[in-house]
Amino acid sequence: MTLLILSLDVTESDDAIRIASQCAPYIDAIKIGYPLVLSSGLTVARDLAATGLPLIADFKVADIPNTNHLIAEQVFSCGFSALICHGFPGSDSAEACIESAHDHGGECYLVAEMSHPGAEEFFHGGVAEKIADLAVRLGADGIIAPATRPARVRLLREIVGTKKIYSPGIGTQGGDAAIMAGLVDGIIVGRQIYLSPDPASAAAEFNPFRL
Ligand code: NUP
Repeated sequence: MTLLILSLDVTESDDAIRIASQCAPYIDAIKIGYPLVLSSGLTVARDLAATGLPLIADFKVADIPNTNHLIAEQVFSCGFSALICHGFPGSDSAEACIESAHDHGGECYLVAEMSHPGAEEFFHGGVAEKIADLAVRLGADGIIAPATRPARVRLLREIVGTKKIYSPGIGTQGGDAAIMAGLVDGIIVGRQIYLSPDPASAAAEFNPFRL
């Protein structure tokens, strides 16, 4: 089963709630991050919970363990079911997020490799592979890996085995849902859905890939 995760990067809570409820029948989870939370507050999660869908907090948390713990506690107290963190600050920092997620019955994903072109500057040369390995060793629930580079995702799959891979970069960034659906556990789609004049239809177009 490949989940369709809507990345809701709008900056008005009314738009977020409207788009989320229109798309709800066609999506499996909603991911929000700084654009919506900085404009509307973390409690927007409580409004989005009305959709009944799992909520993923994409804060790419990357601080010392204590600060990571404090951030993760806020996230899970607000009803999120998963948190996305960076792995490069090291195992102790990542572990703080993973522990907090699991204490709350939630999930934690480490960003192994990002999807934009500049990600090659630092994530290539072994870093992504190390972070994927860290995700396995620390018992994270999965990794984030780029839909813009399916060959890299295949390689990272060999490291993480059956752990989940969620993959952003579909559509606007150039990634192909048809290719990625067979490789990953969830595809993350933002602008191609929420900028569409008809977000529900745009989301429904991904239905064939929700295997
Ligand atoms: O490597 C990453 N690439 C990426 O695009 C890691 C991410 N978390 N994202 C996020 O996925 C990005 O911040 C945005 O929220 C979403 C992709 O949106 P779009 O390109 O489909 O509009």
